[in-house]
Amino acid sequence: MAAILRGFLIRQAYNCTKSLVASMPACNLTTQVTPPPKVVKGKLEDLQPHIRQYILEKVDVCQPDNIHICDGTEEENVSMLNQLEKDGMIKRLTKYSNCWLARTDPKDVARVESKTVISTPTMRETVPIPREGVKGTVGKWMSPEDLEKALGERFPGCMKGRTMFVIPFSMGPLGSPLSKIGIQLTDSMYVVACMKIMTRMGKKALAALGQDDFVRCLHSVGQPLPMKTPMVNNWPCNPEKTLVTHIPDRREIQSFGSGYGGNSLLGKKCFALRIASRIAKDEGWLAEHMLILGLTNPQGHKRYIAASFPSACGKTNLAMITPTLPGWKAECVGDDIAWMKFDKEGRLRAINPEYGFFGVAPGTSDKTNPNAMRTCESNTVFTNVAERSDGGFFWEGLEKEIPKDVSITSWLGQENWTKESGKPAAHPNSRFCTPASQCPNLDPAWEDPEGVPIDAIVFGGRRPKGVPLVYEAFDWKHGVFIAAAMRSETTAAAEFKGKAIMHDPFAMRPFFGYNVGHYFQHWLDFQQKPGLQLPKMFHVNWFRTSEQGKFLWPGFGENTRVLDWILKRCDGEDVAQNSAIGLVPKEGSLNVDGLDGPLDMKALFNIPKDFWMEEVQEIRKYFEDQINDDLPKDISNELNSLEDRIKAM
Ligand code: OXD
Ligand code: MN
Repeated sequence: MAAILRGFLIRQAYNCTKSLVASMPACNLTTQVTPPPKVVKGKLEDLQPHIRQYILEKVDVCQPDNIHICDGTEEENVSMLNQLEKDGMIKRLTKYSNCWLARTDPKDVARVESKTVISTPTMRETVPIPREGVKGTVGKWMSPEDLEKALGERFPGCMKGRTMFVIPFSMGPLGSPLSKIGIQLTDSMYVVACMKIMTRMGKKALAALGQDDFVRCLHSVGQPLPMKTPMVNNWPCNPEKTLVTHIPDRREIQSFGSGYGGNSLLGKKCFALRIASRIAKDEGWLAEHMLILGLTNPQGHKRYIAASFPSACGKTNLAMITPTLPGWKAECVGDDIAWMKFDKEGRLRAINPEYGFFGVAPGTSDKTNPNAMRTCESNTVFTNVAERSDGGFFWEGLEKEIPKDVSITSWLGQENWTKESGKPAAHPNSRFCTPASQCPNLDPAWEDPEGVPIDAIVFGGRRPKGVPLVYEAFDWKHGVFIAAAMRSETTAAAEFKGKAIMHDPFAMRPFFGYNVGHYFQHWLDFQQKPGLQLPKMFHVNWFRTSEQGKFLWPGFGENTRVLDWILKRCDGEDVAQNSAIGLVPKEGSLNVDGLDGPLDMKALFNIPKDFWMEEVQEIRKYFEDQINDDLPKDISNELNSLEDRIKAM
């Protein structure tokens, strides 16, 4: 009764009518209830009715003390950063302009795939039924009943004593026909500060929405005030109860208990990949875990590629590559997510739905990614990196850039940190959250509402053995098979420990918004559609090692050499030859002029029969165990053909 009464009071307070109000039993207005929250910024009455209704529904459940409707202005941002500093949640990195460091509770440091679920009426809509006795690993389903119970155990009263921030945001350039709008409700000011960097947010997103529908995103750190347990690092979270849920039928996300990254910046993995991949299936486009890169050759011919790699394979480095080949220019459109749609002329067009980069810090340096370094030297929120005594940041990979008299405090707060401690200075999944507009090699068309035209789609993984530097798919169907069979070494971006080669189809394993088998079919279906100029598809592996464990390929800027070959193929040049696994460069066709040191081309391009026989068995087992009855026939046919070709080697 108290809850119904509270709902009534809230709607009365904001003068909003709802059928619930009409159907209310007569009740005693003197009953003790929490007063409705105070709107401390913005006006609920100014919002579109469907947004207001969503907010009030969630206010009813979460019971915040205040509501703050974000306008997205710089003043608002500055006041929030100042407040976060006062609260001890972030600290200024004085060496740079407007840079901040947050240290999380060490229990809240990465995406939690084991606690990330998708809820649909039937399990099969979300995940294939694995082979009997096998545990499914491609997504996690929750029944609507279990979901309701789980949400009911978490959200009621979860924002007591806190402010609910309302963040209207656009994924994609404002007003682009390819963009979508979301509204995130959150009780974390840190999340607001990061969403301001990662999305186009505030009043302009509301204006772009008009009366259209939006993706509903609810987030709580899961710690109503006063907190019952002491806070660690001034970072409220509730790791025991963390749950990241998606309800694709309702275009809705509800995330509880974690303040970090993909668990809390709901525009990113939750919306732009999981929910968007489902919208894309329904509407006939593609939402992918891909970077977008513009490449201009010395003749001035510009083309764009999209490339898909699992987390921690150097996607951000490739997206911001500094070419070593003379005369080449590379320009970044996006480093993590691509939304792609065929236009009226049949060209595949891509936008980057994000507005910033949420990049893994360790390993980023002037040598590996100077553009990222320049990007994050101002207006950036760092999380879980180490700190220098001169107010700078530090992480593994920056050892050479540290003056002698400067000491380091680790992400765990250990002062005078040294390597000898045996622990990393920065958490392996520590991040920079930085505005894309600051990237020195940002592509001039990165906000083109029509998107940029894609000529090649590149897949890749971290494969120390057996997989050549580059090969091309025979056709679209073969390309879809290559992507479906992708494998890579595990990453620090999620909760996994140790190194193992994991299957990661399309680099989307943690991000599929629906049944992976149906997702493969969605990709295959484009082949049947008339009038499409299907891009060529490739697979690359920068990470092959020698018997001694040394990388065979220099990587980084030198990867332009591989991209040069890929684009020659897009131009129809006769520089490829058949192999059992795809088309590989003809001898001498990969430009290695001027490369330092000896290059073992044989070892780089070797296709060992034993390795590939095993690989085929491994892929077959994975498909049968995990995708089972939902594996499209075209994919199993491709696997059989690959096996036949390898046997004939
Ligand atoms: C990321 C990831 O954070 O892929 O981009 O994990
Ligand atoms: Mn990613």
